[in-house]
Amino acid sequence: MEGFVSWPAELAERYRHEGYWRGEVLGDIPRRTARGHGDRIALVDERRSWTYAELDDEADRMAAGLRQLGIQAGDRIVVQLPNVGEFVVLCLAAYRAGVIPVLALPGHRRSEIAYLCELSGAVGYVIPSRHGGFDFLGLAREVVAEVPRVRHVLVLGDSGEFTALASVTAEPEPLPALDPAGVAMLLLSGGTTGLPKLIPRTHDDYAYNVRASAELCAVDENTSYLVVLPVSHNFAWGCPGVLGVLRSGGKVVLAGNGSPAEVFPLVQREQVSMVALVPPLLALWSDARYRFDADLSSLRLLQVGGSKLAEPQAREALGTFGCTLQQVFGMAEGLLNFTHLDDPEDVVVTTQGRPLSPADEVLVADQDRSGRGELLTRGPYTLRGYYRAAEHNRFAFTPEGYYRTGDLVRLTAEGNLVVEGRIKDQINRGGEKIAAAEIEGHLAEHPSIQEAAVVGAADPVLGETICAFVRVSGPAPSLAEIRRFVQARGVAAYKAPDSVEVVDSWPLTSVGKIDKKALARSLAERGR
Ligand code: J2J
Repeated sequence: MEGFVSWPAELAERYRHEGYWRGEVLGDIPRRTARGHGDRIALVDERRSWTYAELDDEADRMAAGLRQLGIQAGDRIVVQLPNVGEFVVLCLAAYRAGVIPVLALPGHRRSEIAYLCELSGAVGYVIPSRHGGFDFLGLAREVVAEVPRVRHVLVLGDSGEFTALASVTAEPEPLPALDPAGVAMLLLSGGTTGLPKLIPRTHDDYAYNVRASAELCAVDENTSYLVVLPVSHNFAWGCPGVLGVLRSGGKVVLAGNGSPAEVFPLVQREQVSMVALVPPLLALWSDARYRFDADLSSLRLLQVGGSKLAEPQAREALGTFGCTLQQVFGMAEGLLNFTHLDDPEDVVVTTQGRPLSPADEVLVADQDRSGRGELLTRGPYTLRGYYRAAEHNRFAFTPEGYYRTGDLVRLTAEGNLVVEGRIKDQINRGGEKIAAAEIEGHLAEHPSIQEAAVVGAADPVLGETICAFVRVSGPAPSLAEIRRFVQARGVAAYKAPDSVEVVDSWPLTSVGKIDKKALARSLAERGR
């Protein structure tokens, strides 16, 4: 596949020889249970449930349906579905047909989706008709007009002039032979430059990612796994996530959102044993724990990751839920770090865990006196290059193939990682990643903004929010106006600035760039 950077042959050979890569393909994940225990429940969403046999059969039929539409092995489709069972059916179908899903988030809008379609060369785009009060058919019309190569819009629900996803079904047929070393899907990176990057994940590497995380988390056929984060996010999809549970014969419960009022009763009804949360959601759950009388005693494992979990919050959660807490420091690019189920409490509340694989190579580069430095990594499930991004790859990877994570970490004596900050120009808003440069680019288009610099402002709930510093010519736009402006440019709402600061001049670094650290400090000094 053009634009895909594979592992060097000797390393690939080693990963196979040492049993990390086993030639498994992702579409086969639920097959074992489908054949042995087909009537077990695989999937439950707000509207229906699927047994393993049904899930397996529907995925085969949809794989045949995709092929009948002319969507072939190697073709890309951008998938933008919320937490519904059809997302799982579709991804399994695509994997089986060799069609490569590009996993977008429901919040993305025209600017992000058109770009993803363009960059991936997608021939298809899959949406709900409406979700969260938003009309995706309207969005699809704009996207198709902008990127004519997108020939198929597949719609869950009323399809308008497009194709109903429910009609993409045909008699199962022999599936194409797939190369397990080939790209299975493209995940989105948080992005540090103006435009997000695509992360190629192969069958071999992701199957290992899923298997090893499921083993570490002791997932088995009794696991009832609740999805409250977007299912298309790497954490919820494969760490061990939906795929890890489906390979083990457990049950996946998809929830529309994570709010306690909706989800606590679901935990009780579905006897949920495991869930992945971001720190702000954990805070919400902890606060609400005693305000609802739902029985949450089925919970065994709370995974928390995506942004830094503060120690007091971790301790509080341990007391409140009385089940195992696990910190997860992961990235869609690959490397996953977990605290282990039997780690001492101090390790669980003060560190972000250790690398999943014995074959993960991690370096802490350019350490300061306290041992803090940039985390570099390579291994059997960490990318060797972003998709179609040759230029960016030259500095995102070292000559030896290590991925520069942009995260500042230190290693504890027992080998756990502690995230201390980051050097990448990104804001982590409660686990959602925003590339500062992307928003700066949009703000600079505003008629009365001359230049903008976007930095993270400390926030007690989200960890960080988005603060836009702007230098203006003419009347200063209000926050509301700036938020409207950014969203009118087709940008996801979660990327709109949360606050604005108007400045007359910039603090500059020694090389004459805007000194963002100084801007962030000026916020901190004012207690913001
Ligand atoms: C601090 N920062 C963290 C943590 C991620 C599991 C969990 C998370 C992600 C994810 C994921 C952090 N403490 N515990 O894919 O499978 C920040 C780091 C990292 C970036 C990756 C998974 N956990 N981070 O968050 O691709 O800065 O993946 O490099 O969205 O999130 O973001 P993303």
